[in-house]
Amino acid sequence: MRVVYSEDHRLHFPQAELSGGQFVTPFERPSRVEYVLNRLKERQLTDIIAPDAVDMEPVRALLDPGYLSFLETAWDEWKKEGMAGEIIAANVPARGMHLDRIPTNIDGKVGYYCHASETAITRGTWAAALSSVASAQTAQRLVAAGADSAFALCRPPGHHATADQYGGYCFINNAAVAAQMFRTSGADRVAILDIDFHHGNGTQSLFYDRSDVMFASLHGAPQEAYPYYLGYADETGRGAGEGTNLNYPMPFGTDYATWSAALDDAIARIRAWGAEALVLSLGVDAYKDDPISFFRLDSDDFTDAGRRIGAMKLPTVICMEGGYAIEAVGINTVNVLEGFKGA
Ligand code: Q9C
Ligand code: ZN
Repeated sequence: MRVVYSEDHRLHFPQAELSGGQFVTPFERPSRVEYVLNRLKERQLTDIIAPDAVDMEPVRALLDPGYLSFLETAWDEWKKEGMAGEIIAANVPARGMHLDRIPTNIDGKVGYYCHASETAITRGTWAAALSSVASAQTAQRLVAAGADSAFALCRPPGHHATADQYGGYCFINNAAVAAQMFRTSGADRVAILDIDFHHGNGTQSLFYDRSDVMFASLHGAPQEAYPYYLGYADETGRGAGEGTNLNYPMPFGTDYATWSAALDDAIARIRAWGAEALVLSLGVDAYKDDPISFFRLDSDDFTDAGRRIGAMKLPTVICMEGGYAIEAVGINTVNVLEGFKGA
């Protein structure tokens, strides 16, 4: 399986994440990619290429123009305003306030365009986010041109980013852009399967009204887990999209038996629906030792999950999402790829 990856991910390296009332070194850090690359090499998976230049057309087709220009200029505006540190949201439009009047002040704009304040923007965030979506795009083009599958080692991740909000370490929804490109390249029905521990709220919201893209997510129940305000089982889609959104929220301590039963159900639903292409949002934070998650998957379980997903035999773009148990991120990610290939 070809791997697409850009060195430019390093341009996004915030110094701080707001966590538990403190600023800590972000869980989502550049070394995550190094662990995956090292493990790929250990397993002789060395077909690694850099992405082509980003194509903004499918990105613009999906995302809000004001949001994109915000991301592009936020750092300069923040510095111009004399802010000393990284961009962290301190204010958000909340219940009872205007949700659709965009402030001109950068501090106000930051809150308008984000849904979680743990995620900092730095000087290189925009360039890194573009390189990440470029990897997803190059992987999609390889698959559209006939490869069975390709792995986009995206960083920063994407599945929490909506049409006009960043958060949860995500800025541009890489998987959603890849799915949209599958539509343009001829697939009538595209499924996105999201096995990251966290609910893919961004992906869900981007396709909630659409009948041509199915979204299925296995995740920590929103009552107990970020993103907290979306991801319930009764969110099934709206209008034309009714029936094409599938959420599998699961409680604290969920083991592989329960998790894989949900995976099998999602796979069966995607098959029955008639998906012609698949985008896998691959987070490995369902791992038992992940520092910010609460499922109990073991490393071997990721191989088995990869096998089950590979058995769908769909043209597949795999996009890296989360996973924070640093050393295990490489092993678990590559286990999914090896299971997938072996299926
Ligand atoms: N104290 C992804 O896995 N909450 N994003 C962190 C740490 C945000 C996860 C809490 C988690 C975001 C792509
Ligand atoms: Zn996650």
